Amino acid sequence: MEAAIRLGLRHRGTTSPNPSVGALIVRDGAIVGRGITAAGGRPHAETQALLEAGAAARGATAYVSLEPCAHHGRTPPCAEALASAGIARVVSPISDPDPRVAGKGFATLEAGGVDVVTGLCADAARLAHAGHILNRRSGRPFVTLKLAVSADGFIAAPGPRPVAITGDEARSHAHMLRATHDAILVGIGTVLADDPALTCRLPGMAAQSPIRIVLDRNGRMPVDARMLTDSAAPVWIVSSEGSPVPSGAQAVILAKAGRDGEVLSLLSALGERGVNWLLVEGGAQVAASFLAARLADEIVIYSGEPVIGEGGLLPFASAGLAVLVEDGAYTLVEERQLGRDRLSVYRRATLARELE
Ligand code: AOF
Ligand code: ZN
Repeated sequence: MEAAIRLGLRHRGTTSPNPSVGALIVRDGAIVGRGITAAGGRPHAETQALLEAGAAARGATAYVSLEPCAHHGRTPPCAEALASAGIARVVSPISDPDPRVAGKGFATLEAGGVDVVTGLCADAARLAHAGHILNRRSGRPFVTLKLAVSADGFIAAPGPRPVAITGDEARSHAHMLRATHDAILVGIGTVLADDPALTCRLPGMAAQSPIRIVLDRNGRMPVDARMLTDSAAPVWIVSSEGSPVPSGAQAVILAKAGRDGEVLSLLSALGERGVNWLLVEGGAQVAASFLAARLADEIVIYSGEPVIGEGGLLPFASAGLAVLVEDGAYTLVEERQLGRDRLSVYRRATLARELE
């Protein structure tokens, strides 16, 4: 089950609006078929695993990271395909919150004479499919907030000059984050200061670059911004009615809302457009507004060696990292060395309960 969940994670960030499911077919202790939801969302994982297994599927066990589908979409239901291939047992940890499936996949399997085992590695499966679950249930994507801080806890020095905080390993890790998210979001301030490409530049993974989203309510996006000229991935501008949006970018117009409400209405708009996994890369104002609205699900922090000193910019505008754990809102779930930098991952304390 763990292997099937890990397999599914390989296409995370490329299958939206669909979840990236992993399927393994096991016969007499050997894996005879493997499948991952294909980039773009189809074919589904089970179809591909069954194709590889062929006749060996008869009497075999299928491990599937999410309840097999029961609906006639662009492909026939996976639950029916598994049953008619003669699969004897399906081990699948969690039901699919998509109302077209929700329990009907398991029921179809049982009606077709297949044994169904649920619950194994359920927590890991919920996390692996958190983007899909949150978007189906609450109409918003999973949000990862990424920051790099200096040894003294600042994200930048005062003034316009950028300071390199992290090394190569942290940079590669951050590009992997880009590959595993459907979209990446920055404020217009970050674009004006750094003119970033926001692509995944790991060897061979350029095609996994996320949709680039810029918060620019007042039409300040430069027409010659790098991301508008490289055509590496779509560019969306979160704009207001009547504000100019440069050609090559798609406008996302939000309804007016309060400050906390603004983050939520932004996330709803992105969820509706099929974004299940959103990476937020700054700057400090954007990070602060996601944190204040408690709409950052995971916070990934790279701590580097350089010292910035007095006048440095705090990660959450007026607050430092300590704010994360002050009221128990976040818990540290991973900490390790990445070359000369330190990686710390915090998760929203209420997330696990919400995914159940
Ligand atoms: C599966 N296996 O690999 C995936 C599933 O638009 P469709 O027809 O592709 O259906 C999309 C829904 O199918 C999606 O919302 C989710 O409920 C399920 N995804 N199901 O059996 C898979 N990716
Ligand atoms: Zn399916």
